[in-house]
Formats: sequence, C-alpha cells, structure tokens
Amino acid sequence: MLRALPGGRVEEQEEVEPDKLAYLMALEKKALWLSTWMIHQANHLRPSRDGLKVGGHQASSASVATLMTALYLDVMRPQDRVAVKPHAAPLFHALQYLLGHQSRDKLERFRALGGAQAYPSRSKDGDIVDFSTGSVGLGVGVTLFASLVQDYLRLKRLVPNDTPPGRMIALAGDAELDEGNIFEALLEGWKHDVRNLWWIVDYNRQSLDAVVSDRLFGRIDALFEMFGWRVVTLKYGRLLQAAFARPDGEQLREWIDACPNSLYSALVYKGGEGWREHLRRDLNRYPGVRAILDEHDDATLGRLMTNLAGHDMGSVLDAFHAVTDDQPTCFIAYTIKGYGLPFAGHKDNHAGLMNPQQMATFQESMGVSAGLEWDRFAGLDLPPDELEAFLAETPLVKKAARRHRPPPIPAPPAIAAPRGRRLSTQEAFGRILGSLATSDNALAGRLVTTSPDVTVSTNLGAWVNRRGLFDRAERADIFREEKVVSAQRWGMSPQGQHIELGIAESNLFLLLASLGLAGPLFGARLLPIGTLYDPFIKRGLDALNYALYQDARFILVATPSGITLAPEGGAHQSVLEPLIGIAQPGLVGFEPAYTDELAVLLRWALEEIQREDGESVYFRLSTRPVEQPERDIDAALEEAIVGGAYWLREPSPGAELAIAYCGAVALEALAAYEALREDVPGAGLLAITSPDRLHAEWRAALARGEPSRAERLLSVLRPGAALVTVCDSHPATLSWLGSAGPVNLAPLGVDHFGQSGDIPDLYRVYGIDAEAIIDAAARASLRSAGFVRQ
Ligand SMILES: Cc1ncc(C[n+]2csc(CCOP(=O)(O)OP(=O)(O)O)c2C)c(N)n1
Ligand SMILES: [Mg+2]
Repeated sequence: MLRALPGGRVEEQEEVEPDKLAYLMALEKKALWLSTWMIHQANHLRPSRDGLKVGGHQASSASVATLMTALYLDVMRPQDRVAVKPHAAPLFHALQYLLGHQSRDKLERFRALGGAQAYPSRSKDGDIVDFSTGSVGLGVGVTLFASLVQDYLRLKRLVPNDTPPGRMIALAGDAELDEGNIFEALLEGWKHDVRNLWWIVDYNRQSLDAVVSDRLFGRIDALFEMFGWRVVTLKYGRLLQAAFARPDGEQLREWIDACPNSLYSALVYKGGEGWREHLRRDLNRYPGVRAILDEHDDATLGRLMTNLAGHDMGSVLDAFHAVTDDQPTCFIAYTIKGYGLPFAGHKDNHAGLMNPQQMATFQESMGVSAGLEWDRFAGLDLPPDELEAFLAETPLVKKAARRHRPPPIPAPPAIAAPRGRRLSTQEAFGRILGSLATSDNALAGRLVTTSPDVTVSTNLGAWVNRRGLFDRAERADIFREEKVVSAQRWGMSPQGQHIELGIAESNLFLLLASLGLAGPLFGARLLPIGTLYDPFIKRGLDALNYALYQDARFILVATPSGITLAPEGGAHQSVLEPLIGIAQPGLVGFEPAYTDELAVLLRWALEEIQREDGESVYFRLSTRPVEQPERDIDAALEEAIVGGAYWLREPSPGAELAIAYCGAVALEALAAYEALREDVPGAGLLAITSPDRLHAEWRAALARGEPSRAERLLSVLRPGAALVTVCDSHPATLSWLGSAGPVNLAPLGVDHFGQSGDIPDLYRVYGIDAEAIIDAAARASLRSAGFVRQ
C-alpha cells in the first residue's frame, strides 16, 4: 500500500490487518443497509398524515459509506471533531446506532418529531454531533476555524497541551466546494497557519441537479496545494489497480482517466453490459483488455469498473492512517453516488428513493430476514459476538462523551459606564473594552475579540493595544519598532486576544461559531466578541444563522448603524437589521441609546452567553455623540433596561400621548417630547433598549395569559392614547406595539435605501426628526380623539 508523506510524496506501507478489514467491511455493509432502511421505512412504512414525501438521501449516504465507516469505527480518536456532509445524516445515525450512541426508536422516527434529524444537528441530535450541517459549505468552513480555536486554547494553556490535539474533520460533498465560503476560509486559514485539519471530499462527481464539470477538480487540488495543504487523491481501488498491472492494463487506466464524468456515471448506472459495449468499442485491439472482458461476467465487470478507492476500505484506511503529522490535508476520494444501490450513478438520484420492489431485492441481497431489519448484525458473514467485541474496542466507544461542560466564568459585579457628557454608544463600547483590558478580572482573560478588518473603525483599538493580536508565532509590530507614530500597537503573539480577519463576514461568523463552541468542543470557555458594520451582517447572514443554529454563544457588536452614520451614505446604512434581532432565533438584539444602558447590558450579555438556556447577544451601536443623562441606575432600572423598555419620562396616569424611541434617535424623541409637553402636559417618553426582548416577552406573556411588560408600560396611558414610535430602522421594528396596548399608533422609521447627508437633513428626508415626530403625534392624537372622518 502507498503511504502519503509530507509534500505529497508516497512510500510503501504495510497493509491493514485482514481481520480488521473484514470487520469494517461487514459493518460498512450494515451501515449502508441501516441508512437505506431508515429512509425507506420513514417514506414507505410510516403512515403519512400530511401527504408530504418524508425524503432522506439514500444515494448521498451510500456514497460515503466506506469513508465514514473507516472514520467512525477506526480512525477517529475521541478528541477529533467532525462535520458530516448534510445529506449523509442517515449513514451518520446508522453508525452511531452501531456504536451504541443512537437509539432504534430515534432511527424509526427519522425525520419525525423528536427523531433522528434530517441533517446532523448539535442541538437536536445531542452529544453525538460535533458540528451541525445543512447549508452546504458552512460545515466544511467551520472545521477550519475550530482548528484555529483549538490552537488558541492550547497555545494559551487554557486546555492541556500535553495530549495530542484533535483533528478537525470535514466530510464534504464535492459540490460543497462550489460555495464561496470555502475559499474565503482557505485563504484565512493559510494566513493563520491552521493545522490538524482534514477535509475529506466525497468526490462522487454529482451535485443535486447534475454531474459536475470534468475540469473542476484538476484545479481544486492545485488550489489546495497553493494554500499549503497536502492533497491525497484516492482514485482506484485494489481490483482496478490489479487490472491495471496486467498486460494492456495501462490502456484500461487511460480509458477510465479520460472517461468524461457523465459517461462514467451513465455506465455505472447501466452496469456490466454498458461497460462491455464501450470497452469493446474503444479497446478491442488490446488482447490484454479483451482477456479482462472475457474473464468477467457482467456483474463482476460492473464491480471492477466501479472499484474506486473511496469504496475500497483497505485503500481508505491506508490513506487515513498514513497521515500522522498536522499539515492540513485534503483527501479527494473518488466515489459513486448511490454505490451499491440500484440507482448508482444516475444523475437524478440525489433525492431518489428506492421503491418497495427494489428494496425487497436489496434486502434479500443483504441477507436481512424480515423482522430483523433493525438488527445490528443480521445478514453479516461474521459472528455477532466478534463484531460486538470489535465495536467495543473502537476509540469512540471507549470514550463516549464528546461534549465538555466547563463551569461559567463569573462576570464582574458591575461594569462602569464611561464618563463623558456627550458620547456615542460605539465610543462607550471601545472604552469599556479598553478598561476591561487593563483589569485583572479572570473574565478579561477569556474575552477574545475578532473583526473582519474593521477592528479600528469599530473601536476595538484600545483593547487590542493592551491585549495584542493572536498569532501562533511572535511577530513584532514593525511600525512600532521603526518608531513610526501610530495609535495602534499591533504586536502578535500566542498570548494575543484579538483575532484579526480579512474582510469576509462569513469567516467572522464561522469563527464566532467556533469560538462560541470552545467550551463544549474543547473544554474551556471563551467569551467571544465580534465586531462589524451593521449593514454587513446580511453579508454573512447564513453563517450567522448557522452559528446560532448550533447554539454557539458570542456577542456581536454591529456599528455604525442606520442612516445615522449619515455622510457614509446608502451603501453603508442599515435598515432591516433590528428585525433580524427580533426574528433570528438564538440571538437577543439590543439597541441602547445611552452609555450607562450599554454598560448594564454588556455585563448582562457576558452572563447570558454563558447561561445553559441563554442566547447570543447582538448590540446595534452608533457613532452619533449623544448627550448623556445624569442618573444612577438602580436595580429596578437595570432590570427594565435588560427587559427592553422603561419610561425615560413617566407619563401621568391617563396620559393622551407618548413617544417610544429606540437607539440614536433618542435626541429627536426627547426634543419632540419637550415641545409637545407644553400642549400635552402628562405625555410620556418610552426608552426602548430592546425591541427584541420586549416583543418576545409580549408574546410569551400573551401565551401565558398574563400582562406583558409592554402592556403594563402602556396601560398607564388613556385607552386609545396616541403613541408615536420612532427608530433609525424599518418602522416594523416597533409598530407591533400597536397591538400590545390600546393605542393609536404612528410608526416612524426608515423604509427605503439611505443616502449621504448630515443627520438633520437625513432625519428630515426620512421622516424621523423631531418635527416628523411632532406631526405624527398630532395626527395620531386627532385620530385618538376621533376627529378624523373617512
Ligand atoms: C447553501 C445550500 N444551497 C443549496 C442546498 C440544496 N442542496 C442540497 S444537497 C445539494 C448538492 C450536494 O451535492 P454534494 O455536495 O456533491 O453532495 P452529494 O453528491 O454527496 O449528495 C444541494 C444544492 C443546500 N443544502 N445548501
Ligand atoms: Mg457530490
């Protein structure tokens, strides 16, 4: 057997012990059977109540059966972590079942409520899943950042570094490599010199719709090598290699090498007869090839011609075991989509399901008697007790628990608001982090910041100057050494606590996902804070969703935001992001107006992201300097700030009018309030720190049949009172308040693209200045009084 060496060289290596090979091949057969059966019974035997096809991917599972069996039942060690390509979930569940980590009940409820999930899910399938997958490309990318996080922890000795590091492994579909996030990640990984990373590409040359371009992978391996990766290509299995070694065997190899992907796939589907016809047509002049054809009947010829290395357990094991260093390695494993199933190679097989007749034939060929479909060893040629003993010795069975549960890091009892009469929330954020950087609080040591090239412009400068940038190696700040004056000190070292990324928001969220899973994945909590400009959340939105879907915990600071960043113009102005704060599961959104609110909320957030049932936290901040209130925040006000709203100016009971604002438009709201107070003496001014929290609590309280916070706040007003809501974002952020109390609502906000200008001009044009608030209040008051006739 060939063994891969650094630099892509290979050497002869001893073959895998025959016993082990036999066990693994038997268990591979069983995993294929179970995955196929799991999908079949969910679609054909479980009664359907809604007429929907249940689905499941028999072909995608079959394609990785050898690779995954080798990994899970032999190669993986407990510290290794894997992202399994989404459509191999059934095979993954089957292997976990063989390992004793998944129940039959859950398999029987595959894709049903509470059963094994359609795509591997950390939060729903539990301990067995290291990384959720589903949105192709993201699971692959996250392993790269997890590897970076592992280095971060080991180099800082936050986790023991006298044991071997885990390998971060992605089992990728070949079409996943069409996703741009993969290449963004590769580039970033190269910059950070990531190690201990395996990407195993299930190169079945099929995506969902079609057979993929022949020329693509000729480029892909060169690309990986360019980024410093080792590429190990697993192309031909042992049968084919033996055939190539025969007289004229080279002709056969050349023929297959030149065979277009589409033709190869079509012939896989057609079987022996199809192969024979084409080989006769093209290679009949070679006596050696004619001999091969004569010696094989259609069935064995089909087996020979589909003997790709990705389905050859011996070749796969050799290749995996040969890599013993930490160089990132990409295995390109040639496979066949649907291998071993009747629709193998057919271009339409992605969502294809075997029909009951095909299944019955398959069941017979697998030797599984009726009634023994879920049996772990039925139909295998080896004695069950031997297989059981083999499984009991696999590294993953011996150390089953894959998740760590480190204790929370206590947050400081209070975080002081920065001093200053006129401050923006962004400035305050920078100063708070700057002072945390100088504190010796244990929590500060666990903070890790990251930003996609907007570290300075989001105000992380003070923090980075004190805590430094993270790098595997010490790197001096050349500008500083050369005595060039700069406010930024950018020395890099393993002690650094800021991870600087290039401009790629998808990478930011994948890194936050990995940092936010440091506790469960590696055993040491990190408290990640990522910063970016608010509008560019959308650029990485799927990766953010991905991070949150797997319950990664982090703080996201998005600044500047809204049209309030005025001269920067429409391309940098965010409109709908607060609605993401409301609607995105796993994320609590805040938009404080004042710096003392931010101080309270940041402290709360540091605890929230560590709570068992907590969530990640999103702060929408602004660069607008705002006159700060002089006040002490007592416990009641703190609770209200965290809860999402409080009366900045309390209305008198039965008041006719109130203004509710969120964020930097506090100034306009206050000015309008002062102006209106003369006419409406009892009016109120409601500060909303979190439309998200307020909205969520409102719905939860409704469901419990209790008054919500929003309702309690608004109940001070006269029924039918006028309420103007105003925010520098889409008006829907707050307009729902019209349902939380008996008010006549006038929702102000921004509902089209911004443009350059200064704040007075833009607020006027978009209708969120004091005058617009006063006008809206007048109209709503008229409506309240019933003066408006249709
Ligand atoms: C971001 C995203 N876009 C689209 C899909 C729908 N989709 C599911 S699988 C698939 C193709 C997968 O092909 P490949 O990665 O080669 O997997 P395999 O051939 O092993 O099934 C597509 C487009 C998805 N899951 N995620
Ligand atoms: Mg594919």
